Amino acid sequence: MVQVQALVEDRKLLSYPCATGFGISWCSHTDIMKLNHAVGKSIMNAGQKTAQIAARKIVHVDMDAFYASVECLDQPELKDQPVIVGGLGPRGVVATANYAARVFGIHSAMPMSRARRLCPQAQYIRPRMSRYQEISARIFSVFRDFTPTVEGLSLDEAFLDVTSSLKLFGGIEEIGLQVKQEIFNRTGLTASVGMAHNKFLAKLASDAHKPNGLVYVRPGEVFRFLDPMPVSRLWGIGKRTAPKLTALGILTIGQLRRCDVSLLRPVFGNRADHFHLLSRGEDDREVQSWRPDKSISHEVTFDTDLMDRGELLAELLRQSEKVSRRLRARELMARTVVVKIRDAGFRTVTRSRSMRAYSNSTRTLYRMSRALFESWRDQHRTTPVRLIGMGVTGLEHENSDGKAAGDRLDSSTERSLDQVLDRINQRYGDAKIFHGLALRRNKKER
Ligand code: DCP
Ligand code: MG
Repeated sequence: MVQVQALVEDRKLLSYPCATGFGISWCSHTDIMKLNHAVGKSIMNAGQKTAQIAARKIVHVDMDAFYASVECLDQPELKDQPVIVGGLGPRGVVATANYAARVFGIHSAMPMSRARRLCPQAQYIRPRMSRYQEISARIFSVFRDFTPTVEGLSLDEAFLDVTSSLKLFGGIEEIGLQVKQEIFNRTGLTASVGMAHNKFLAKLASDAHKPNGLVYVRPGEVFRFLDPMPVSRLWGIGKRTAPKLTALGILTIGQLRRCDVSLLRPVFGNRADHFHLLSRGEDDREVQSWRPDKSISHEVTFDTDLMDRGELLAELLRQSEKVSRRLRARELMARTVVVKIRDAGFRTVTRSRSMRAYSNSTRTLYRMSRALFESWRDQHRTTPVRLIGMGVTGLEHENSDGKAAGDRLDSSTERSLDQVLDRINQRYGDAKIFHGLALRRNKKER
């Protein structure tokens, strides 16, 4: 191990990143980071593990007003105007708004009708997911230039464990700044970056000076950073718990930290210690670069409720296409299909079924979701549907120990057809080709 370490150190010095870029002629810096990471992990005992947790350096990156910023990038004339991205139908909701629109009180998940009342002069834009995915891929490629340990949380947000890369780049603050600059160089967009010794603090740090923020919470500054914040900033304290804490006179994280943990038990039960640790800024969760997606789903709320079976099935097929395409893009397969239906009276049902093997084929997933839908419809023939959605869970990587690969439901013909369609859709953007039935609903939307 020592030899490897020495070798790594030796190569690191010879290949230190310079002002002209990160090019390393005879051993890529990614190789070095991977080696450093492996060396660090393999030689640890229990005591060292505690020390290692304390020595971690985590960067959290979150793009500013992501969808809206991409729209402003592509249409520069929008730059200083309020821009709102989201569903444009009568039941649409705001996905995001740029900061010029946020001053009018617009925020994510707000009904679009309300946004239009608050800010009628804004530019309203429908989301273009494939464009956001393309930019997201560029952002994530920046992350991987700094560390192999990247945990993506969404298209615009990730944790990076940069502990093994500190010497290579000169320290955590240098890494945070360089990540930010490199994202701007490769996309033209601004990110907010938070740095700390754990995930919880890094995430709060990236949010502290949004937009375009760069905040490092040093180990000695944790209480000064956290104490004035309202308790609602702690993960897991929501609308129900906050009033109970208010009743105890606990409004800020500092007050929670100073309070005896036994006082917290009636509010949090057996999670009291967890929240007390968070109030002290303690969090030992690892950045999990390998974390697989737990589920993938898609749903649509119709502008007017639908009863027609053919139209509902066409929508289910369109969703099965989208979900299965996302599975294939990530080399995942699914075992369980879920269908969600909300009727005009706002009653929501979900039906799910596990398959006898794994699949990521459009046809198979559609067949399963159709069967689930039909079993609901048999008892609800005259019920108008407000929302329909389908999704998959029980995901496995295609190559995970041969588990999913050897247990595959899809025929080779189905797989070839999917591959051809994926290639066409990749080339010509979002969903240019659908199976015949889905066209029926697609046409109606236009
Ligand atoms: N998003 C969405 N629906 C939501 C929340 C977010 O569709 N309810 C989408 C649109 C956002 C993107 O996800 O652009 C990223 O979400 P963020 O919470 O990071 O929000 P923004 O990046 O838009 O803004 P911020 O600057 O606050 O991060
Ligand atoms: Mg964001």
